[in-house]
Amino acid sequence: MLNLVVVLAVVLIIAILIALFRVSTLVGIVKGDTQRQVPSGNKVQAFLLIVFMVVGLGAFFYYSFGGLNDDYVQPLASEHGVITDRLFWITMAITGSVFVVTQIFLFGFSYKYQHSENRKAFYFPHNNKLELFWTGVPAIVLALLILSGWRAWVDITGEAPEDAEVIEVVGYQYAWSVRYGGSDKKLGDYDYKKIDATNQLGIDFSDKDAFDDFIPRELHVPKGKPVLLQIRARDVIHSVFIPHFRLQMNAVPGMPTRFWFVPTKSTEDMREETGNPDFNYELVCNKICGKGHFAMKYTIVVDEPADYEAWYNSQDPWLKQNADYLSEVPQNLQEAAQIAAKLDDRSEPSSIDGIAVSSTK
Ligand SMILES: [Cu+2]
Repeated sequence: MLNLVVVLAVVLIIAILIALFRVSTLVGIVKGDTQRQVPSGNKVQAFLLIVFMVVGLGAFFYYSFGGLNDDYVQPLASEHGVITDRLFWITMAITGSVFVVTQIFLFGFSYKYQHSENRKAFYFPHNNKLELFWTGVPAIVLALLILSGWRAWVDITGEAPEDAEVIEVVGYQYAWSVRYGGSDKKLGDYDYKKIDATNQLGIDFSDKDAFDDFIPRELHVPKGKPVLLQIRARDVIHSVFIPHFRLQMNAVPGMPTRFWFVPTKSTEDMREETGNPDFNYELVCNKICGKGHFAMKYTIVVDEPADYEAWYNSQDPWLKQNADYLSEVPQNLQEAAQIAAKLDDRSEPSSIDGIAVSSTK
């Protein structure tokens, strides 16, 4: 409602200004000074251009650096983030200062060369040196920026180290799911034809690597170790966005993508740094993927390596929780599946699971 009132007010003010302008023009015509095409407010308008520039640049800097942008720049918590942050600020410094200088020229010259009875316009149609200068300099600067950005990108998106923790991240309307390789640390195959209401990731149980895979409710990663995310989507394009890690990669149906990184601060470290005892890392979707897009949020926990191992080993294989799917395991692998999925381990009291799970909180 308030928005409507504001829009109406703006429209009315513009209408009034147009009417005033029209009236002043008509008055001018009636008075007979039509031979001069200089609007009466020449000086005022020149002055207003300067006001516009000062207010505009002031607002620009205040919005960008004056505390209104707190949520845009999150504390950094990954190794490669140092590189991307530096690149961002170098680009910002170069393009920002060019922006300011050109605005000063634009509005300053408009003011300086406002209409004057004592001045005739200088005819200046072309200058090769100038053309060369303002085409060449930006071309070189932009090429250097793009080159350094490209080098960083190649670095960041290159092959992950051998010892990286491999985690599968799957986006679908409207949630995320993550899968770990289990005790063999190998992710089993998947097939979209296997997707059903329970097997949401389409895990293919004809592959023995899939037997011990587990799907937890939070994404856990170890601090200080390389982590490789293997990313895919089930329906439309989503985007894995983890602002604290300076990480973003599209999740595309039918085209697996990946991103590897090294987290540098545990969730506990970050709670101390931010002074927020409820702080949690978040994975959010950064592609408008449908009406439930806003709900695609997933909690990430960065553990100390030992805590991570403990959490990892306490997770139950998906197949253990959904033993019906043993029927999809080929006959000759049934026994291996029972062992890998810890399904033969009937003696284990269920309370241990409860303790193990809660101790990782
Ligand atoms: Cu999405």
